[in-house]
Formats: sequence, structure tokens, C-alpha cells
Amino acid sequence: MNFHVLTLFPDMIKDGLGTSITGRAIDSGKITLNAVNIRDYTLEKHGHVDDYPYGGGAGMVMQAEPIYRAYQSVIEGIKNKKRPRVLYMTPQGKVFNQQMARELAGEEDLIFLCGHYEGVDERILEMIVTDNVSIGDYVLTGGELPAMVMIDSISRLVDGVLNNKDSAEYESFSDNLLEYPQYTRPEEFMGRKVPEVLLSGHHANIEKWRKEQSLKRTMERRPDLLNNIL
Ligand code: 6GU
Repeated sequence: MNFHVLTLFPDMIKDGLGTSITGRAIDSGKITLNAVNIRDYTLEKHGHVDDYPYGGGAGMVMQAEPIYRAYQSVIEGIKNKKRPRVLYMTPQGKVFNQQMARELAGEEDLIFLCGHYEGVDERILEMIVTDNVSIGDYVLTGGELPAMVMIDSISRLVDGVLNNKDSAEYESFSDNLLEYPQYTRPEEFMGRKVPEVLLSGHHANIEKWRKEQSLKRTMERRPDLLNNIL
């Protein structure tokens, strides 16, 4: 799976995803991360990538041309394959969830477009964007964190990225339930004991207890999730 990120802050993307599980997935070639600096594609001698908004108003708007040229360079690098989806990171998009992660994990290449400042010239969005995606109803300064959030959650669904084949499936949301509580040594910590059933070695009982805990937790903390399965 190949992730391409069009951004003014490629180091933020590389640093953010270069560590831990996603970092290992990059090192082993299970995923690739191509962080493209939009500024490298400006034709302006001063390296500007933004300008004042037509009609006035606060802030600056990212210009179409450097984004278009950065996009073209990515497309040329993946010739003779079908045109990849281009995800624009925007609070105006569809809210990202596990189902979208699963769907996107089936793609070979994905292009993430990260805006900054007050916005991006609408014309380039019309030309190249296939999906507007948000990570929730709050405002961020740019699309880099949302892109990293999505790449993290898509990557862990790519074959071989998690060491345990089962773990991607078992975690919260895969069956629309929150994960059951986990314990490790010692058996007692400051007077708090590990639930007896987990020490019993009785696998059927453990399975049953975990299912119950998942359901209880979901009812208490995220009852809205249950509406989706009923
Ligand atoms: Cl995807 N982008 C930006 N810039 N802000 C956001 C967002 C995305 N999701 C929530 N706020």
C-alpha cells in the first residue's frame, strides 16, 4: 500500500509516522510513505504557495498551481495504474470511521491533500479531489494530523503490518463493540486483583466474560454504537 501526502510540512508527516508500528511497516516495505512538499512545485521565484483571497477577508488561500504540479508528479510516479483516490482533509468532509478505513485499505495507492492557512483554491479541489474527509467536528490548523490519523488506522489493516494476524480484527469497533479490559502481571496491584476467570485457564469462560465486558462497556460508554447493530 502506497501513501502519498501533498503537504507544506513533509517533516511533520515523516516524523509522525516514522516511529513505532507505522515506522516498522515503512522499514519493512509493507507500506510506503511519500511526503511531497508542495512548496517544491511552485513556479514563483519567492517560493510563495498562497495569496490573498479574491473578494477580501481574513487569511491566505493556497494556490492551485503548486498543488496541481505536486499532484502531477505523484501521478507520473504511478503510471499505467488506475488513477488513485485523492482525499482532501477538511472539516467539511465525511467523518472518518473504521468502515472507511477498511474500504480504503483495499486501495493500492492513496493521495492525501493537506490544506493550511484559511483554505485552498476551490478550482484545484474540483479538479483532483475524489473524497472530502474529516476526522471529527472540531477545527484544526491543517490537514497533516488528520492525514496521519487516517494513514495510521489504514496501515494497521494492511496484511503483515501487525504481527498478530488476529489483532486487527479483535479490537474495538471491528464488531461495533468496545474492547474488553486487559490485565497483566502482577495478579494483585495495590489491593486490586485480576478477575478470577482470567486466571482459570477455562477458555470458554474467558471468552464469555470478555464478550459480556465488551457489551457492558459499550452500553455504558458508547450506547450510540449499539444502535448500528440492532
Ligand atoms: Cl480532516 N482537516 C482539517 N483541516 N481540520 C479538521 C479536519 C480535517 N477534521 C477535523 N478538523
